Amino acid sequence: CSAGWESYDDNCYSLIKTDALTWMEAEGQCKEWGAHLVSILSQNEMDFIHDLLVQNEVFNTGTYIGLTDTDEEGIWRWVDSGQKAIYSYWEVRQNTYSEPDGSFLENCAVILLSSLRGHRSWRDVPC
Ligand SMILES: [Ca+2]
Repeated sequence: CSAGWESYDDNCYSLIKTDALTWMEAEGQCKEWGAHLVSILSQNEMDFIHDLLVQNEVFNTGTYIGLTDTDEEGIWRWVDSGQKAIYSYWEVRQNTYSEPDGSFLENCAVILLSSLRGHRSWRDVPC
């Protein structure tokens, strides 16, 4: 991988801290680098990304991932491949209240980290 990028399982990852962007702006910035917002296809990959966020102390702020249901409400797809998400890590609260919960108002996904591994960390947000 290039400088500033970290490798995991044949892919390259970079955590970018910016001022507030829309999801589309963030994806556009990634494309300029020949990349996409991240897709996360397994728990192992999620664990790697969790560690990357912890190392960079990214708490209490959302980090966009490449997951959106803009094209078809309720059908979450990865932006790089267009594939439906099979693996997911949506937050669950009190067994009765789960993400994604924003319906048509929230069509893009972030990781919002607690310090605890095992705390499911994906939330849907406005794009
Ligand atoms: Ca939605």
